[in-house]
This record gives sequence, structure tokens and C-alpha cells, in this order.
Amino acid sequence: MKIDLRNLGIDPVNAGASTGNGWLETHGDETASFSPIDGSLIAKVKNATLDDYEHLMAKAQEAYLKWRIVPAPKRGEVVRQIGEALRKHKEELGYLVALEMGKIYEEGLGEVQEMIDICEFAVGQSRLLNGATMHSERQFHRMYDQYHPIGIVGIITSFNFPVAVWGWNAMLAAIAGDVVIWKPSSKTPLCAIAVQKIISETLRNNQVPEGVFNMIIAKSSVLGDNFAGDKRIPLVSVTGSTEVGRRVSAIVGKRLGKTILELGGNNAVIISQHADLEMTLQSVVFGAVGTCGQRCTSTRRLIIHESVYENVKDRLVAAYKSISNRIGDPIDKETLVGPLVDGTAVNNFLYAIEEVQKEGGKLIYGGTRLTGENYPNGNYVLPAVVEAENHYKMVQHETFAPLLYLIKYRTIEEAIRLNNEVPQGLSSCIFTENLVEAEKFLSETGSDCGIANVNLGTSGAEIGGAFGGEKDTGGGRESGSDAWKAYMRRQTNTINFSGQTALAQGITFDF
Ligand code: UN1
Repeated sequence: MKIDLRNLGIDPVNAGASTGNGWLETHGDETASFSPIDGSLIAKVKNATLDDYEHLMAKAQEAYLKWRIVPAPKRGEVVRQIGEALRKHKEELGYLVALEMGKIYEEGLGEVQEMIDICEFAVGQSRLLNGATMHSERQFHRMYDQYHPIGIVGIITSFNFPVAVWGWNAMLAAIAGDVVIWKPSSKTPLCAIAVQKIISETLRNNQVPEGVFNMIIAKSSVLGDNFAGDKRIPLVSVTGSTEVGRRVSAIVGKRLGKTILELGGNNAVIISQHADLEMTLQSVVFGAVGTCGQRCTSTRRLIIHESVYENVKDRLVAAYKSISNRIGDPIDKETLVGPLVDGTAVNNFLYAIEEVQKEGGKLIYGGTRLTGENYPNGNYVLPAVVEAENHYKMVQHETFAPLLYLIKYRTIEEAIRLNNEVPQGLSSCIFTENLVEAEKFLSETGSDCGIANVNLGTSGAEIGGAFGGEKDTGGGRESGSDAWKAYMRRQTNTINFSGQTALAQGITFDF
């Protein structure tokens, strides 16, 4: 399969900033985007400069004044049409995601589907930006709370979900009446450009002001800390490593801005002696090697009951062997595991395997770089399985690659403790048919993660739930449930229609 990227509006050299329908003639140097599949050049981008950013910011500020007074359901209608436009371009955009990021085409399609889903969710939400009404303690007073737009939302996205993460943030921000400035990962700029091109017709048809949906590609040395520090941006949403999140959060926190942080995970699956092992194995393999282990929700640790440990281990290694000939070009329909995003990711994978062995870990499968004509540029690896202990330094660390640790447990309490004894707290699950174990895992003494599942894997969350996690994962929530509230400012209103002054708490203050 080959799709002509001109269908997505990708030219050999592309401007690096857009205010929605319009594109800036960016003035920076050129960056080339190479495919992790074979290292070939896909296209180039002319980076934005600080002047370009200021121009875009002015547009965003102007647009906000107009967009915030468009009725929310009308904003929802625009989002509905954006969803339609994405649906029309699903195959092409899914293909570009695979080409530029390296995930398999099927997962590229899944990612675009997540965007379509969040559009539909946001359309409904646009009629449900509800506050509560409260009973006042004072006679003939009324109290309620309401949600207003917050202003400009900065969205910093990561390479691994180069389009969907923008969708979760931008669609909720848009129905909330906010305007967005999207700074995509420098590893996947073309995906961002394609998304902007896809939505531009909808924006034009609906006379959406220029500056509601902004996108800017700039080097971090040009737009990095200063972006986080920009007081004109009340909310910054960051998806990335814990290290990046910590840095951005400190800068935004210093100016008392708001953040939504969606950072690293170190996700475990507890496999109980009461699990349906067939089903467990299928979920575990997808969770660990899917997206070549580059989801923040990827399964990194298996916490296995000692009585089924050897059985699970054998079946797992057999499963890994059986997919070893399905590693390769992610565009090929037969492929299950594509390349890692770049050479640095491969080196991090190899380093972690070396280090964990020094700590006492036992490599029982994979862990090597694949070479040969099917693996053109050195980004392909054989997913690894390592027997380890939870407290090892490498096990505590998130390696963004298909590296799975096996850990043994005896009691459910021990399993839960191991699940929680890592710095991160994103996703977790237990496979068990035993109700008591499942409930323990979900209770206040259970998993400390933002996501806790029973009998399904750590990755592949639906958009309808709030997505995010605790501890080093950053505490933010995106996507479904009531995550929309983060994109709005909340106001409590009390109205006195008594014709008299009445102080709360019964205080008298006569003069
Ligand atoms: C991420 O890896 O940053 O739950 C997000 C999942 C996807 C999102 C992953 N829906 O795996």
C-alpha cells in the first residue's frame, strides 16, 4: 500500500505554522522528517521563529474574543464536522501516522478512530457544560456554579500518539470556547500538518475565526521553556516523559498557570492463579509489544502468581517466538510490530537490557537489534522478556520500548503492593475470575493508578473515560468523563433577590 501524501496536503517542503485555515510563511530553518521504517525522507518543514509565534499568538488572542461568545452547541457543530472530515481521511492519516511514527497501519487507523470518537463525545458535551445549583443558607438567595472558557490552551504532544492526543485536548478545548496552540513533537511534524490541512475546509465553511486552531512547529531552543512560561497561556497540556513534564510543570507552576500532565507509565498486569490464561496471554502480548512498546500505557511488568508462573512464562515465550516473524514494515498488513521511532530509542532499549542483567535480571527472550534486508535502518528490535525483581533500578524506570519484566508473587496483597511500588501510576490491571481479588485490586487499598482494569490489558483505553494517572504520571486527566472541566474556569455565583443585605454565617454588621 502506498498513499500519495499530496492527498493530505503534504508538500516536499511545508510551512511550520498555521492559524487554522491560513498558513504562515515561516522564517526558520528546515527540518527533515525521516521515516523510522527505512530512514527515507518523507518531507521537510520550515520551522517557525519567535516572530512567527508572536504573530500566531496575536491571532489566537483575537480569535478567543470571538470564539468564546459562539454558543457552545454551535462550537460543537464545528467539532462534529471536524469528526466527519477525519472520518473521510481516516485511511490516509492512519497511513501517515504509520509512516512517520512507525506504528502498524492498523494501530494508525485506531489512533484516527480515537480522534473521531472524541469529536463525537465533544459534540454531546457541548450541550452539557453544566454546573450545579446549590441552596443558599440565606433567604431569597440563589447560588449556582458555571463554567466559562479559560482562554488559550497550549497543547504539547508526543511522537507516540502524534494525532489523537491533540484530538482529546483540542476538541474539548474547542467546545469549551478556548482556542489552542498545538506544538507537536519534532519527531512527527507532518502528522500535525496533515491534521491542520484536514480540518481547514471545515473551519473555512463555518467561518471559524483564524486563530482558534493554531499549530506551530519550532525547535525547542526557539519555543520551549518560553512557551511554558508564556502568561498568555492559562492552561498547558503536556503529554510526554516525566522529565519533560516536571520541567514544564515547574515553569507553569511558577506563574501559577494550570497544567494537564500526562506523563510516564510503568504499567503492570497481575496474573492470578484464578486467571483465564488464554485470554490473559492475548492481552498481555498486545499490551507489551503493540506500538513496539511505545504507549504510555504499554505493559511493562507482569506480576504473576507463583503457581502459574512457569506456565505463563513458557506460553509467553512461545507467543513471542510466534510473532518474531511478524516484525517489520508497519505498512505491511501482516506486520504486528513495527520499528522503534529512532536510534536513540533502540539504544535505550539495549541499554536497559544490559543494565537490568547487571542487577540480576535474566533475559529469557529477545533483546536484540534486528539486522538484514527486512530491517533497513537499524530501528527494529526483537521484543524482550526479562525475569526480574520489582525493586531493580531498571524495573522502576520507564523504558519506552518492548521490554517486559516478569515478577513472581505469593499473595494478592503482595501483588498489589508490587503493582504500586513504582514511581509512576498510570495504568494497571488484574486478570482473575475471583471476585474478591478483583474487588481488592479496585478498592482504596488496591491499585494506586489512574486506570485499573479487570480482565483487560493496560493499554487501549476508550476515550469515554478520563485518561491519566497519579504520582510521576502527573495527575492530569484528558478525554472523557468530566475531564472537560479542566479546560474551563469555574465561577460560583450568588444572587440576592431579598431586597435586603444578609451576611453569610448569620453575621450582623449594623452601622
Ligand atoms: C499514550 O500512549 O500517550 O490507552 C496514550 C491507550 C490509548 C492512549 C495512549 N488510548 O493505550
